[in-house]
Amino acid sequence: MSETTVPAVIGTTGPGSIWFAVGTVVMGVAALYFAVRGRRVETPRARGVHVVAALVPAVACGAYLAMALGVGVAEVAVRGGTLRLHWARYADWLFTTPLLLIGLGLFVGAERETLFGAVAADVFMIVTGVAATLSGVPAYRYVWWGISTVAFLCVLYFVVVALGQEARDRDAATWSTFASLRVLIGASWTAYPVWWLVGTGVGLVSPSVEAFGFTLLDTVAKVGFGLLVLHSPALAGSETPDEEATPGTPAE
Ligand code: RET
Repeated sequence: MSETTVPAVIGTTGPGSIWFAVGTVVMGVAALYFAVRGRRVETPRARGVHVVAALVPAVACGAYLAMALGVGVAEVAVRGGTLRLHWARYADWLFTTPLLLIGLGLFVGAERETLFGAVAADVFMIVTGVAATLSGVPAYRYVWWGISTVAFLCVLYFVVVALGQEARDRDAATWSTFASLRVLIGASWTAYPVWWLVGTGVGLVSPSVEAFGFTLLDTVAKVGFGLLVLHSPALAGSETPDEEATPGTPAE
């Protein structure tokens, strides 16, 4: 009977529903934590980074909820049959990957022009990823995957090389956090196209194992980013001290 308890509530979406429920909770808790942590932040740089850190899991929480409830999953008629599209996952990435790049750019103090190029390549990467997923003909899937991966390499260049040069020009604390973020982003983002190929592409793993993998990757890429950047010594001292938070306390 224990098998029927959970699916009766959220199991209308087929394989992977449990991971969508897990994702909803993990992202919801992370968004709350980052939002509460950012409530007393003062400087524009720290405020911007906090907003991004909290928004990213908040958007993901909505996407996971949509997939857990079924509305985020569509059966799409394509040439040659019907495909299941987790559109909410791509909608999530369409918002959160540019947000993560903007957050990183704000933290490092990147030039707007560089950031714009990276965000444009990133959006193109996700949209062509949807085209790959919706291709009924296997050969076309790999063509779209290849196009999307070229765009991804441009994004990676921005994170590793272009931003690296700008981060080096800032203080030592920014540089050391950036060095960790670069490894986190480089490794976790690279795993997405590989995992997509293993699951949606070749079908070496079942849809529910694929869903588990993406939930894990999303947790590392989204929550890991927030934890690393918000605990950076470069943002230390950007909060209002406790005494000043009390109304009516004399200035000295
Ligand atoms: C797809 C499939 C097609 C080829 C490529 C992909 C890349 C996806 C990436 C997603 C990153 C998501 C993140 C979410 C966290 O907030 C669309 C899977 C290149 C890199 C970091």
